[in-house]
Amino acid sequence: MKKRIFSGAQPTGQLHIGNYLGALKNWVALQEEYESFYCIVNLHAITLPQDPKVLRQKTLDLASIYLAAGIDPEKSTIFIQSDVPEHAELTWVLSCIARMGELARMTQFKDKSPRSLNKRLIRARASLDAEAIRIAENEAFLDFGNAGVGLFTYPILMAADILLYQTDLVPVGQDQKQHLELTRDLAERFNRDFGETFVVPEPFIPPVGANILSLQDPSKKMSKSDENANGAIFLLDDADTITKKFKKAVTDSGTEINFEPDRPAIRNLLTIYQLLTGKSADECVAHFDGKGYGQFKTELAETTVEFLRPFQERVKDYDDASLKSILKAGAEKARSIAQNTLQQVYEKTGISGPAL
Ligand code: ATP
Ligand code: LTN
Repeated sequence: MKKRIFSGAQPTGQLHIGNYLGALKNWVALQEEYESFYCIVNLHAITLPQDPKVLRQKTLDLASIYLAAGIDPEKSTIFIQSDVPEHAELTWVLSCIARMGELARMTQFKDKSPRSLNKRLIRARASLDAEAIRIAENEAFLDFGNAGVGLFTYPILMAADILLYQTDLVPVGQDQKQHLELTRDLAERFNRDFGETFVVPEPFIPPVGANILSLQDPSKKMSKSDENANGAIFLLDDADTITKKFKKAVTDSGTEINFEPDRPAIRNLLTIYQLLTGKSADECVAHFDGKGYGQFKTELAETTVEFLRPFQERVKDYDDASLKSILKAGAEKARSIAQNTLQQVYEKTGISGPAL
């Protein structure tokens, strides 16, 4: 029997090349070897305020992005999280064995805590970018006491996503590693307390590309919700925008183009080049030997534009009706597996069983 994969992305903001290189690219490669489930995690999306109309549209858009990136619905199961209500049900059971302390240690939650949000707001206001200010204000509003409880418990929903499918492998970027550790802890705890029920999943974090950095601030990861849109190359950016963003990308002092860890900006740009061209690290360094930053950035922009072109053409191919039919079939397949796992959980915990 094939081993199983589960992964997902949130239908918020716009997907960027960090999401692609850190996650989606590997989903596509791994679907050949594994039985794969790729989910659009709309229940995760509402941990921060969303416009309902926009959320609905982005949910469908993300399905077309999965397909255009190369996920083949004949090989993989693509579905919307909320179409399988077992995700929310298992979340409740797991939340009864999760501990406050372990959730409080999650750095992603801490990242969204008041102090860093307020810092972000100050930076956004200084940038005078209206959209950035709107996002930062929205988020700053959620100070610790006022933060939605969902933002705190969100990793439990992620654990439920994964454990429902008896998943062996979870391909994600570096930022999700800690959530995977929590998932493993919850699975082991449940198995210990109630008997063998869940497969304990392994993370798959690629050796290169798991943490693509912001083009504007290489001390941070590239992010959909970055207040500075110049920090990220979005998968749907046009050629002009891509070229401008790379031109504006910050660099390190010096002139060499190499992978030295103390030169994070250049290393990041070169990593993007490496992954998009499929060249080895040595080939990349040799290729740019003696060339300047200007030429490097121009070539990187051209490479990115060419790489994204076929993807951007394919995205337009899918109409709503065919997307919905793929998602419906995906949900049915996913649900049959999820129901089975939840049934076992309910029996083991005494929620259902012979006397009931
Ligand atoms: P963002 O922080 O950009 O909003 P996210 O992690 O909230 O991103 P998702 O769309 O749910 O957004 O993430 C999908 C996948 O992309 C996850 O596996 C995540 O680890 C990965 N990922 C996100 N940002 C990066 C990055 N900068 N480099 C590599 N992988 C990334
Ligand atoms: N938490 C992830 C998205 C996510 C996920 C998952 C990833 C939700 N459920 C299950 C892998 C497996 C994020 O915010 N990027």
